Amino acid sequence: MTLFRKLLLATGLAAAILAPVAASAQDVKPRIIRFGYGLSEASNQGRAVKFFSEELAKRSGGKLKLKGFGDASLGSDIQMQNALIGGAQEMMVGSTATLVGIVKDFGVYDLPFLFNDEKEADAVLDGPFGQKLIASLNEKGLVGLVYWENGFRNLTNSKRPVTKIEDLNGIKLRVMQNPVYIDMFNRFGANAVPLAFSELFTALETGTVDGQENPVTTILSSKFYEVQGYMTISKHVYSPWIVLASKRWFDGLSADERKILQEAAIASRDFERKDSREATTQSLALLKEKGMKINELSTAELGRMREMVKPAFDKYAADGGADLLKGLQAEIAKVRQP
Ligand code: TK8
Repeated sequence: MTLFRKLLLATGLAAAILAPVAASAQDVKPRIIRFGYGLSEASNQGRAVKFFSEELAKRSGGKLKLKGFGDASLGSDIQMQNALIGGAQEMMVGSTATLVGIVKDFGVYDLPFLFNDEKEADAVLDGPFGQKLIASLNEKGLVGLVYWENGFRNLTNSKRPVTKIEDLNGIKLRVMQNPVYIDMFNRFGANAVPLAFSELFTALETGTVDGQENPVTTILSSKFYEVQGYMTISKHVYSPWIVLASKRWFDGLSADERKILQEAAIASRDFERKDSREATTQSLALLKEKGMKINELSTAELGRMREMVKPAFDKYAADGGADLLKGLQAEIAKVRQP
């Protein structure tokens, strides 16, 4: 071996060894990333934003500074999506359900009782189906990085326990701004009122609406127990969150910066899902402590609900969603335990 070759090998080796710590040798510029979210800093969402920020700092030698803005202080989900598209804000996390005004196909996740458990959701969201939907955001000016878990949604209200579907009759129930939700809860006999999450607590407090539906983690962290006496464990929909970046902004990043962002996002996803799942059990106990009257729905009643919303699936399919729905159901079938 020539001396030259030996030297080359040695420097190559040195570079490989140094690579993980040599963030400064990468093409990474100091950047401030404004990251908006709807829940409080103390929520599972807030904790995951903090984790994401720390990961980015670690992986970029402190150059990529992610600043979290909680409590919808940069706007509601829909306002933030538009700010990302326009390039006025860099990043956010929010419900996939609020994306339907931009990519209608995201509504497919909102059909009730699709996923049986979190494992099915993870496999489908992180697999080809979920990733294809994420890719469809690009032509709309958004980049989807990863799905986080919002969780299985449950009903709360201030009027009465809901043990059978008829108990929902006449209840003014806030839903996300999404036609599948409006359709579903009207079929259940409630009066569905679409409203941004950022306006929800006040709407519940003032009695503009009687109830709402969200995962137990959110019901706790947003203090809905202060204005809602009853909770029904219905788990009617598994709700994903999605971490989004402005495409305008993302396109201006170097390849190294994008890679760091993607990898930190995946780390944040794994952290967030684990944390949210642990928090779910704790939240339930805390909500009981806070005095909420909590009941489950019987299998028979859940069966009635499934029957009742069958036409919602037909409607969704007839509105152009047939292939998408079939595709999703096929992906779920692949991972479903017999
Ligand atoms: C927070 C929302 C929330 C969602 C909702 O911005 O609107 O009910 O469940 O998590 O995205």
